Amino acid sequence: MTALEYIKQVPKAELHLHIEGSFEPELMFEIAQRNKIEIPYATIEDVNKAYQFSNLQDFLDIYYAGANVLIHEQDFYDLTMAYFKQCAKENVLHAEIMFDPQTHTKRGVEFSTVINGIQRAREEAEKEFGISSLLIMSYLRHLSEEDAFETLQQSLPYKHLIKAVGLDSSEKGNPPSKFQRVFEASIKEGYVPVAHAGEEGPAEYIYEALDLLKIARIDHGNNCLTDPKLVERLVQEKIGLTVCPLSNTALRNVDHIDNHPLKKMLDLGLKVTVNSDDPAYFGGYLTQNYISCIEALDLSLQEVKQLVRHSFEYSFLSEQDKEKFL
Ligand code: ES4
Ligand code: ZN
Repeated sequence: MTALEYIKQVPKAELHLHIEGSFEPELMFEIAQRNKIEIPYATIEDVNKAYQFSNLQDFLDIYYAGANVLIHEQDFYDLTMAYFKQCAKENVLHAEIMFDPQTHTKRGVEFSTVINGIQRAREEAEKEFGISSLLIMSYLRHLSEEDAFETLQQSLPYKHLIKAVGLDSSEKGNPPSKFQRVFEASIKEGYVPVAHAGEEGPAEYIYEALDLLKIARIDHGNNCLTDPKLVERLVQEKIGLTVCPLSNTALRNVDHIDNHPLKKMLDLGLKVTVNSDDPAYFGGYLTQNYISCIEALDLSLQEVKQLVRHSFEYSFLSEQDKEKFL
């Protein structure tokens, strides 16, 4: 079997997916219309033109604008269900889904509206497609620590539905240290900590995420490659890295997919996984991320099998649930 044949059918897991980043233009148009909200695009062509990014901030501005049309519980359900339908097509059997409550509560949408819509889709996906999922509540790092604490408070009635907390949005100038106390409090509440680190920011931010936020997994982490000592530590401590190849090229953190460091990271012994990040914006869901890497980096079947194995091994499933997939 070739690596390409293998990846298209094998059961796999996705560990780094922003649900707001799976918002396809067609659904955005539909929800904008029924909620009577203006969006800055008249046609799909306008959308494609707008989705040419030169860095993370460029993308984030458009991503938050898109999320503006999400108002009702049904909107969050539709958004999440669309992602699960794609998972079912690709045989993605486990997904760890990030959501950004502040993107919505800042606009006056209740925390309960967001999570109830997502939760209803999770239950249906489990029942209809046999897809398991976990939720990661992400704090927006361009906002204040106080804001993150408020979000933590709002989440507590739904603690049983949320596995982990994350840290996303504009990395540069918003180091993990800014959120040390809210992560400490989140861990006390039982949440598993993760954080975006070393996507655009320096290796130093990865050290901070490890030492100050006590993270159990790193989102992206590519920039660890500038620091051999850090690479050695991540290998030794078996820290999972959720790498997002098409995100890295779309946001110009990697100039061309042919130069993506995924294979190099694997060769160094890093516990890398492949993920889509914001697939509606970056040109491909999970399988396409694998396919692009297989083609550009000439990954072997063995290497792809290892990446898939990592996707379950470094998930937050219980050891017992992991066994079902490995
Ligand atoms: C994100 Cl690619 C990326 N980086 C940081 N924060 C994000 N939120 C959504 N996508
Ligand atoms: Zn991300």
